[in-house]
Formats: sequence, C-alpha cells, structure tokens
Amino acid sequence: ALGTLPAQARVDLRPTPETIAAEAIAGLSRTPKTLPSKYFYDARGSALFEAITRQPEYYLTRVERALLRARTAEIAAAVGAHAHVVEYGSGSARKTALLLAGLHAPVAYTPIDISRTALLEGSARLARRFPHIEMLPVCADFTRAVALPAPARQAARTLVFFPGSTLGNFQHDEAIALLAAMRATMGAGGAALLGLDRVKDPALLEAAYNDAAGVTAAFTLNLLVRLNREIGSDFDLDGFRHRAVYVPDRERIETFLVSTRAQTVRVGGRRFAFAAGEAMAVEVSHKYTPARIRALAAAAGLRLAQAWHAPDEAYSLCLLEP
Ligand code: AVJ
Repeated sequence: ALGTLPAQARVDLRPTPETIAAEAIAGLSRTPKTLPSKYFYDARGSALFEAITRQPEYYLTRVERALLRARTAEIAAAVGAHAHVVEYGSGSARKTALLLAGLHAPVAYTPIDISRTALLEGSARLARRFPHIEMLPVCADFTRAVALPAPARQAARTLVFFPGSTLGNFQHDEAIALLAAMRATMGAGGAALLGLDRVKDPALLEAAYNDAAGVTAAFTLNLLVRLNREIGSDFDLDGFRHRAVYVPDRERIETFLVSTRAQTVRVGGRRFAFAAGEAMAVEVSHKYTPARIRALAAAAGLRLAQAWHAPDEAYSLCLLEP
C-alpha cells in the first residue's frame, strides 16, 4: 500500500543453495576456472561494495552521482511525467533518490536485487522519503525472467534504471540479452537510463579496482566466504588473493582470485585442484566507447536516444529507447 514500509519483498526469488552450488561447480569445471560475480552480493558483499564506493580511487559512483545531479532536469524532461521506475540491481539504491526526486511525479518504484537485506533497507529508506511513490521491491536474480508487480496507479511509461556501470559485469552477448529483456520489460513506449563507465587511462582504471585500503580485495574474497557458508565449500581464504588488471584489447577490467599455492578445494561433493599461481576469473567490468554502446543497444533492438557525459567523458548516462 502507498506510504507503508515494505517489510518484505513483493516477490522473493532468492537463489537457493542448490542453484548457487550448481553454478559454482559449472564454473569451476571450466578452463580457466570461473565463479559468477553476482554471488558477491550477500549482505556483507553489498556492504563491502558500499565501502568500495567511498574509496578515493573508485571514481565511478561519485562521478555518476555528480552527473545525475547536474543533469536531472534534462533527464526528467526526456523521461516525462508519471513514470514507473524499475531498477535492476538496485543494491542499497543510494543514487535512486536523486532520480526519484528529479522526475516529474513518478508513480511507482520497483527495485530488483539479489541481496534481500540491501533491497529492503534501500526501499524502506526511499518509502520514508517518497511516501507518494508506490514501492514494489523484488528480490531476484535479474538475469532470469521476473514477472514484475503492476503498480496500483497506471504509469505513463516504464523507465528501466540501470546505473553503476553494472552492464559492464556482463559479457557482450549476455549484455545484449539483458538489454533485450529490459526492452521487453519497458514495452514499446518505455526507456532505459544506463550509467556506463568509459574507456580511459588504464592506470586510473586499475587503481579503481585495486584500492590501497584493500576493500576491493576483501570484496572479491568475500565470494569464497559466502560460498563456504552457503554451500559448504572449503575454500581457504589465505590460499587466494585478489588481482585486477585492465585488458586494453577487451576494454575491460578482469578480476581474478589467484591460488597462492597448489591446493584442492571441495565444493558440493566434488574436488577441484588448483595449481600454484592459477587464476580463477571472478568478474569482468567492461569500459565503453560510444560506438560500443550504440552497437550493443542496436543488437538488442534499442537506440541511443540521448546521452549525458561527465567531464573528460569519464562516464556517461545513456537513454535507450525501442
Ligand atoms: C557492480 C559494476 C558497480 O564492476 O565496477 C567494484 C563492481 N567490482 N569493484 C564494477 C565492482 C569491483 C562494480 N559494479
């Protein structure tokens, strides 16, 4: 109901331990070994990501927020009144307040996140601040099809909000599939507002993913903490270290957990052998050029309707429409 705090998610499709174990085993069976980065975001992982956004080297969040604040009026004009805002991977939804405050009378807000703790904290905070916007939190892995709750009041338009350059965590084929799913969610009259990090000096990029305080390293290693707790694996946390490198040919940061010694890990009744120095791929963070953004959008049946750029084109907010 309007004006009440959502104490629970309207839809709760949190991945089960069986699903997590099956995906972990599938990744560990590949060469090179991989683990899905979406499982970074348990309660502690979401809190560590928040801490990353406060590190001096991690410019993305600050630059995106400043850009959103500076261009809210133009964005609101482009989106129009009475939108239903659907946010993919909302996390703690810290930037959403800027968007909801700037838009003209949005009717409803549907945050979708895999971390139930972050989802409910974020929507409770926004519900207090925006009592006239219907809150419809959905706990789900947004890479799988989710039937979204319908707002009580008819929206003029669905706006998919996908900030944080989270699209960058997907391979290009997966990104196209995700954009196509967003296009289905938004419908013919809809739009998507994406925050995308841009190709830049590799030194700046590598610093952002290797902060001096070691918060990103703790965030990466938390994946193993989470798997040990939830699926009973026995990763030795002292046996792996974080490494993030920019690969110019692929225009992306690649993050690994490197085995510090030869070791065997048990996961879901299976044993996986790691060689000393073996790198397990756990995350990619793509950086974008305007040409790449246009190509990905076009492949998903969308076009780049408008874009707003941070100083030095360090970061862009892109409005995609069918
Ligand atoms: C989830 C896209 C916001 O890839 O930049 C931050 C996650 N990983 N530091 C990113 C992340 C390491 C982040 N986003």
